[in-house]
Amino acid sequence: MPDTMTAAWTLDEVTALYHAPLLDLVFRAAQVHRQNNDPREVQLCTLASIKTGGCPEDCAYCPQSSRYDTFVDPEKMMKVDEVLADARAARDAGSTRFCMGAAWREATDGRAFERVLDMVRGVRDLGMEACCTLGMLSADQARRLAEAGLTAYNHNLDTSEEYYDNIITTRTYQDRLNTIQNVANAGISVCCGGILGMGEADADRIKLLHTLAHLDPQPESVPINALVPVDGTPLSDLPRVDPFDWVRAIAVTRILLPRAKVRLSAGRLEISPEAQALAFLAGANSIFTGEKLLTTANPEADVDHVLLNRLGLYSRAAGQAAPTHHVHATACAGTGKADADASPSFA
Ligand code: SAM
Ligand code: DTB
Ligand code: SF4
Repeated sequence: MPDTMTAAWTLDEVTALYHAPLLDLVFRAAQVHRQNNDPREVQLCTLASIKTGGCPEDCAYCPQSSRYDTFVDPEKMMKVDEVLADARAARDAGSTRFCMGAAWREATDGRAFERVLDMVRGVRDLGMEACCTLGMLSADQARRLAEAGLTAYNHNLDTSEEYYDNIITTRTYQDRLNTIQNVANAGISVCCGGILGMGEADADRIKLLHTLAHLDPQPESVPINALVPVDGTPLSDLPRVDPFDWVRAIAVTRILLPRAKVRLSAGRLEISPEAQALAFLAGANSIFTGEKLLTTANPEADVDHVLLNRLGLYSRAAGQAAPTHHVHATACAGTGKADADASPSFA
């Protein structure tokens, strides 16, 4: 088994990991999590849909594609002041990251992009991390976002390269990798993950996670979305992902990307508190809070606060220093970690 920080995982190794008995896998993921992160801390993030609907792309899961007749009506782009009011409210409700999403194929230069830059500057001035997800991004646009202070850029691979053409035909896997490279080259943190439950096989989930683990640099955060099947989209009739399969993918993600924020994203509203508890044990350490994701429903913030409290988890306020923890620099057998001193474990 490779050292989780330094050596490459082969596809066979990831496959074996993925198919391990579930509780063995969760146990091991919990060990890796505790060696690399404070297992009680969960980052709260809030999404804003700064440009909703009317997207020309054909992503089969997406209610915002103009190709499908869904509940989403296209809206004009939000104004900077409106977005910053939402960001302030999110900060006051405990979020430290504000993620602005636009239903665009790609960011285009001009007034809309200038407005995004103002939003990024404004969110940073509130003391929050700023994230954007605007579709494809050129190297120059990434540079300008970095100059504005952008913390992270979300651009998902969504699934394996092999399964990708079943889901999206209007841009390629390589297009996505190019955007991710532009983001990383600009010095912006990469937020990159995928969706479970689009009809893909286990092998596709394994390949997606293998690919994410081999991005260089590894993503700083990995959103794990469970498909929200939306009427009118081609995937509307698919069943919800099995919660234990969801936990399995989260555990593998934690083991392959020991320091990443593993973010519970779309689909959480339908997942029981007990399954979410298992996901936190397996290394999930971030959630989107607030009653809406981009267009679909999400657990209310107070419901999430109750859940975190009941589990003994906490979130850190924007700008707040990390609490002091009792740190054990002890090696943990079976996690594949070689240098325990370099990565403290929390108790
Ligand atoms: N248009 C930009 C793009 O595609 O990169 C940004 C917004 S897009 C809505 C962000 C991500 O939301 C997608 O990559 C996908 O992973 C996720 N997503 C969209 N609809 C979803 C759904 N119905 N269920 C789960 N995840 C979804
Ligand atoms: C991500 O991977 N999931 C979030 C965020 N990144 C932008 C978006 C989920 C969207 C779910 C469908 C919707 O609400 O429109
Ligand atoms: Fe457009 Fe993004 Fe939805 Fe695809 S996922 S249709 S690019 S908004």
